[in-house]
Amino acid sequence: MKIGIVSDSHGNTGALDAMLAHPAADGVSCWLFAGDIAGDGEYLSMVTRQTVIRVAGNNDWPYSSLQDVEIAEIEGHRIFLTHGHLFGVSFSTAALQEAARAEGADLAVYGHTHVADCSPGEITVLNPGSIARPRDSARGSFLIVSLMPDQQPECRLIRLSGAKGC
Ligand SMILES: [Mn+2]
Repeated sequence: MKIGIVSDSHGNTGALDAMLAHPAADGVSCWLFAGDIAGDGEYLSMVTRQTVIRVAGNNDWPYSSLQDVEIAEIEGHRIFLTHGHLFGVSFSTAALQEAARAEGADLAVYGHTHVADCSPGEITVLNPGSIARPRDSARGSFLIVSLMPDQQPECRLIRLSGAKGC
């Protein structure tokens, strides 16, 4: 099953539209939105037919009713989804991986840093970067992940064409 992961759109719903229009997004069964900002996750859930699993970001507190952590079960994988600021991800993903392990997850998905991260391992750690305000490129990014039972996820980082959003 193919899932899409996006984060840190910071109000730029046009970047989300560009993501959905990207050929790589064809056939996505489910989206994960890793926070910042909650209204964009809501927008995404309205403009797609697919389920959008969402968490709150640091810029969403205390106005959002979204949780800080969601656990998703997809194709035999258990995914720990969080924005990341509560786990110190700007310094290290060690605490994030520990929290994911404690939940029995094999994937940990975060955002917040605006820097893409695809690190396979006992806990596969994934960050789609920022779709609108990337810090690792001039172009916003999202992740396409293929999940198959009993196999390591296959991850593909997709960058939007054109100038970065604002
Ligand atoms: Mn953030």
